[in-house]
Amino acid sequence: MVGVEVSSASCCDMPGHAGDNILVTGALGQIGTDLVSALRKTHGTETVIATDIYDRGNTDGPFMILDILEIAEINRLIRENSIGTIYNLAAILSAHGEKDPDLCERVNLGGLQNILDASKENRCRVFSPSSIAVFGPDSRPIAYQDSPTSPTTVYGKTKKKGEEMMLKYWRNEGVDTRGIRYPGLLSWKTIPTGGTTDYAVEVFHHIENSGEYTYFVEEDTKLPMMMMEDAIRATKLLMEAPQSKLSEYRTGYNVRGLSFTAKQLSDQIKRYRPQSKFTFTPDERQLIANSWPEDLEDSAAVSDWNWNSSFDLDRMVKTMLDGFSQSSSSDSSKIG
Ligand code: VAH
Repeated sequence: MVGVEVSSASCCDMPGHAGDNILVTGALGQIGTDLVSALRKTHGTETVIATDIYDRGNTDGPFMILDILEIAEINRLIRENSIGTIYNLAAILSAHGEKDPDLCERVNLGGLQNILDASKENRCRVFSPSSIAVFGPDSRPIAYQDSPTSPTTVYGKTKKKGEEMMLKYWRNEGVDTRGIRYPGLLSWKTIPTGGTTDYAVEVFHHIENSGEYTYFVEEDTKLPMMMMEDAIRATKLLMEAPQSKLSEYRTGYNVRGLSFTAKQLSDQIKRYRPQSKFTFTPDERQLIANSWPEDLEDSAAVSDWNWNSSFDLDRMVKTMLDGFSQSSSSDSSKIG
């Protein structure tokens, strides 16, 4: 994990914020799992309150049930735990959002509205992820920071609206709001669900267990992705940047990790697992993938807060294969 040390003065320079503790919503999800452990390493375990809508039972620090649709609960948790910074990760992702648009809008917009209102009330800072899903077919093949945002999915529309809501609370209410347009995120610690980029994680799990995988997209599907370690580092760099460094892109920075086709990914995996077998059977998620950019430009994040990615395709594949084989051997040792 790449740590980023900053002076406390440059971190929370919003006057009179409620407290020094951190609240993470959606903490049991793909990003939350890694972000909570990274924040606890930097700030101390007891400083980071992990929350989610259900309890998985195995957390190594403070955990509470929280439904972000309940604003009274959010306010109570902020006040009782001296929260000064909120990472709002609770969201319904793209594929799930197309199947249940009402839930997607309620959680991604209604939930964010509650978080923003509670943050205004209690003077908290807010990080809430955006996504490359804010882009549509008119921003292909490469989406620049100020390319048009014409999302075709419900999820993408909630992320675009979310960026606008966050910017409004910064400009009109002085709430320190920040966000990153995450690409598809790759981690071996949590299998994502409900996303269109899930294939780039599922493939490692299946190759480790059965040696074969059927993609739900075509082999020439190319999408922007990022290793979770880089996504967490980008999040910390953004949240620890002085306000003076942030531009109008503060609630929706493009950040580039790496970009590859499903076939390039498969060929790279075969270099380490030569017996792997891959097939391609597109489903409805192909339409979503076809609407997203193949790659990104991220000069704003580079110039505003020194973003730089650290994984190429080979290093990503090696890291994911090692991670999955470690986790499956530790599982089998647990079973044994
Ligand atoms: C999804 N993993 O597939 C998310 C992400 C860019 C994709 O937003 O919905």
